[in-house]
Amino acid sequence: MREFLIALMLVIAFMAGGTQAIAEEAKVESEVASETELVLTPEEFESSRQVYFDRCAGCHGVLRKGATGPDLTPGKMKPKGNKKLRDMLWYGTAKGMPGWGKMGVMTAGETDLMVKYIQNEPPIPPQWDMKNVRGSWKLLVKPEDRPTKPEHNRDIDNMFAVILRDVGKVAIIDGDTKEVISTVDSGYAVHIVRMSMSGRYVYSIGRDGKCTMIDLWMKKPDTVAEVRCSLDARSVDVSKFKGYEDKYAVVGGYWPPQFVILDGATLEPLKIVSTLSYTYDTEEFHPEPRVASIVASHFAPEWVLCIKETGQVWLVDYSDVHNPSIKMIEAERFLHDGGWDSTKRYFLVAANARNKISIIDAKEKRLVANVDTEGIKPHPGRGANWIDPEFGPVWATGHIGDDVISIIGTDPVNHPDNAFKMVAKVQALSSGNLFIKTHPKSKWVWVDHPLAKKAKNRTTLGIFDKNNIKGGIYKTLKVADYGKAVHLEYNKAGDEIWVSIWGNLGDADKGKAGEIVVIDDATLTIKTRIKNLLTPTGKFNVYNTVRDIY
Ligand code: DHE
Repeated sequence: MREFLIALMLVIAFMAGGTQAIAEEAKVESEVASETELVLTPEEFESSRQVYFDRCAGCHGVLRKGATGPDLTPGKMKPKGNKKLRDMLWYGTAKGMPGWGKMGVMTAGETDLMVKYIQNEPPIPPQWDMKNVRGSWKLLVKPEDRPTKPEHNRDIDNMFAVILRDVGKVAIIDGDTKEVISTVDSGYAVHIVRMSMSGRYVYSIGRDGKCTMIDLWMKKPDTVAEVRCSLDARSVDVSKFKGYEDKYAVVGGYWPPQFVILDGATLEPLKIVSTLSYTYDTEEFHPEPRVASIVASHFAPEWVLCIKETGQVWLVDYSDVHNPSIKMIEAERFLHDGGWDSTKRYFLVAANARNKISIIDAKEKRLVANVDTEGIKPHPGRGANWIDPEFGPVWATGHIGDDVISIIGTDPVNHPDNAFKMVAKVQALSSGNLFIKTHPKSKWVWVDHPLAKKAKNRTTLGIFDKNNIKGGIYKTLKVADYGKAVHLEYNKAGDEIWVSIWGNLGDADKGKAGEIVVIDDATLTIKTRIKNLLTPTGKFNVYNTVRDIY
């Protein structure tokens, strides 16, 4: 019957002269899967759930209601048909979705299962309340049993904590000698670290919500405490306001949508707060408003928490930790990553569904502007700050879905005409950019492209001259012949920039699971390689992270 109807549509289309359009419709219609075709065995469902969690949930949400990526609920997926869904998963999209198959991350079999999985109803993950959080807390070395002074003569300020993503570990590297001093276990697919104000402790956050704390005073830095704050998470930060140094840490959860305040010395959980709320503009209830970036204010005992799906920025006052007051600022959707301007008063965060940067004034505690970047999916990391000869102090972001760098003025006092506006947009090498970086002592702005469509661009960095940004790319530097070159970080002196080569674990025997390439910032040449690291991604210099230098 179905075939007959399709044939009939084609005949009518031919007679009406609209053959192509209706043939296309019929073709898609013929590929819409029947309910029986979508049935997965319990094993297939479980393995697809894990692939979805690892690869897709970050952008589309565990409930699949969409955020950085679109809504993937069955009502939206089924009409697309199997072929279109398979093509999107395999080849990616122009708007920034990676081609998981083409990049060799998903196999053909996994892709076929995922095509079915996203047409099934998403499973609802469990809650994780204070009883669970507290039950997971392990104080491995009590504060009184830790060293009373550093047990080594290394410069802690120039140490780097390097994420070894796919093995769930953090490597501590001496920035002076380039020696890997210690490699410690952390959470699953560990994501970022931040440091305590004193620079002594490193706090890591895993995708499983596990936060660990590493003591850099130990001869061989090791974990002194750990706690699982949620089941899925991406962010962690510490209290930075005067008088609260090293006192608290906070972990932002993706699922359940919540944040947990921890004791800074022990990780003892002190307070849990749900972020369930309403979207800032349409005021609709959202079941999964995830905590994206967190920064610590320098103007008040507050954290700036970006609540992704509701588009709100929450200023959480930690001076009375069990009774925190929260100021909710309407910003834009969907908030993701961001950083301070050079004065650390203005926080600039990507609202990637609307191609905007929301700017929050941490002193006056208000939204200053939502600036259109005129690019698809801004993704700044923490962004890059420098003084432009024409525009004065500026901050910049690249884009996942576009090959442009957008530059925003940040000085309302001496350059009011440029402040909180896009002052320039320059051509980048490629789309698929994730991170941009500079240092006050450097002449350059560096841009990576780990999600570029062309493989050669994934390992090529774009270098821009701060004094002639409008001149476009000054130079490109290819840093590896495998993997993806991702995330840039300066050393303490600001004369070396480090980039990770994120390879495949399966290629460890060929020395291609990853390494860090250290580049001389003055000559723009490769100085050394820290080899045989297992899938390094983010890397964080103690001095620069504590002081928010980028
Ligand atoms: Fe990240 C920062 C979320 C994928 C490496 N990433 C952030 C932040 C958020 C976020 C909310 C800001 C944290 C903060 O400042 O407090 N990241 C997500 C995702 O949801 C996403 C898109 C998909 C996912 O499934 O997780 C995602 N991120 C990645 C990667 O694939 C990267 C390249 C490697 C990895 O970990 O899987 C990656 N994200 C990073 C890094 C930072 C980061 C290195 C910190 C940048 C900095 O300089 O501070």
